[in-house]
Amino acid sequence: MSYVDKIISIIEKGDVGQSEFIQAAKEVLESLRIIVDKDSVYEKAGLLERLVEPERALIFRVPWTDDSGKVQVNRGFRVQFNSAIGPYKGGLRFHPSVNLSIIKFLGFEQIFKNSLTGLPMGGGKGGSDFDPKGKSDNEVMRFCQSFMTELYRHIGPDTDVPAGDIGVGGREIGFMYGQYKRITNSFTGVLTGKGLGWGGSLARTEATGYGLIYIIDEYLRTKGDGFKGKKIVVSGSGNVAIFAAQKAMELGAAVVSMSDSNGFIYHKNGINLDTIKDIKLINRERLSKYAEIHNDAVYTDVNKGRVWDIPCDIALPCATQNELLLEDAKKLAGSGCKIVGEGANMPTTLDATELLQSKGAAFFPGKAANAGGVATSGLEMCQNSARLSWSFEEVDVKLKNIMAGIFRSMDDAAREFGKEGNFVIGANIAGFKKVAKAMLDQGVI
Ligand code: NDP
Ligand code: 2IT
Repeated sequence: MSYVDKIISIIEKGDVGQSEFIQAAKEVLESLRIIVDKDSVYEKAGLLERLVEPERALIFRVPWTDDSGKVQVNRGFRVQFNSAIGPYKGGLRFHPSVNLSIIKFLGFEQIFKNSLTGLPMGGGKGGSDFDPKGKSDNEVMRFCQSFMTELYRHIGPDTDVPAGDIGVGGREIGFMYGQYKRITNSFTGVLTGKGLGWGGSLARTEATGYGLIYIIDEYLRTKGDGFKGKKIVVSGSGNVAIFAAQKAMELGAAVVSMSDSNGFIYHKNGINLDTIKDIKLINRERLSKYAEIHNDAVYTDVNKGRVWDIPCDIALPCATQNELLLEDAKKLAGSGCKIVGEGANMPTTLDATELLQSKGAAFFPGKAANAGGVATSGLEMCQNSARLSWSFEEVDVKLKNIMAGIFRSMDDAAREFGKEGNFVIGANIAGFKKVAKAMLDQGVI
């Protein structure tokens, strides 16, 4: 049995029921065959066994009181997956679907993503099955305070630096930061995505979406092409989706569709992003509201159709895992979609990815394509350590350079192993190499 197959059987036996984690780990391990099956150093060092086992996984009770005075209990998680190249770094997700499998898959992906950025950050992820939807600001605050009352003892600016993800934005980071500061009596860069007046970095809010467009733009340039005139379909209407759409439009593309968990809108003449921001970021409403405001837009309920039914040149899945399935991929390829860029983490299933690649679409995996967010979190950490603030333009230029660097690393790695244009393999190998070298250098830990 090959080394990779041995590891796959270890996780399939040892992590029963953790389907998302097994899916993410297998995708990476399959890409690594060409490198680890060639050199026995990895197996001798037990490197893959160590890589798929988190350094630490914390699960804790989060009790809080709702507005009616009733006690509620949620489950909190922080998986500190790998600190070979820096302090654990990765977001917190608040969504009812959150469980250990989802947090482990996200933490595992984060190891390679953070490595690709070129910045010294290890991989971690956390969150809770708490659902912020329909909760008052006060309820969200009490939940965040309780969550941090346990989490604070496990994190620190040189240990583990959480940030946002689904359901965790500026409001939640603010409440958690306040509680951390109160408990520890210290003002440090322990979280990223902070408010601009209290240690946050300009451009962090925009960074994931902008970075997604920058890396695709870098690729388009190699083809003498650009975003101008391209028709784009985006899924999701949260932080990543909104700022990806914004940058794509700035570069001359037409974004015709966006979605949320209830359905999607199609606006032939181009989405009005101000309306989306009002609905989703300010009023926290459902996307169906959009079609009430713009009556030339069409809203389709999730039970009646898929956002991927709309023909496009570029598809940007920016909502959640496993939202672009084989049937969707067939439809996209059939209607002429030539580029798929993952703004979300693992939104495309493996069979869908392979179908798209086999039809000649350029496929940008999340660990490269959405790395702009965590990269800018890394830049926020730099500014916090130096106790200064860079201008929007300074951060944006650094972000662009980081995304261009990621594109080169994954493109070069794919070529080096005879897989030109396969950015999944390229990103996995490029991300792995640096972490593996650090783990080998540091001995059996
Ligand atoms: P937000 O909470 O801001 O937005 C999430 C969006 O996705 C919403 O439109 C939401 O719809 C939709 N969505 C969430 N869950 C589901 C679901 N189960 N089914 C259908 N739609 C869903 O999150 P972000 O924009 O921050 O995150 C989106 C993705 O990008 C995630 O995969 C995240 O891990 C990834 N990511 C985020 C980064 C960041 O910096 N924020 C960085 C890198 C990756 P609704 O409003 O109906 O819930
Ligand atoms: O998935 C991700 O990379 C994020 N949610 C951002 C993590 C971070 O630390 O900024």
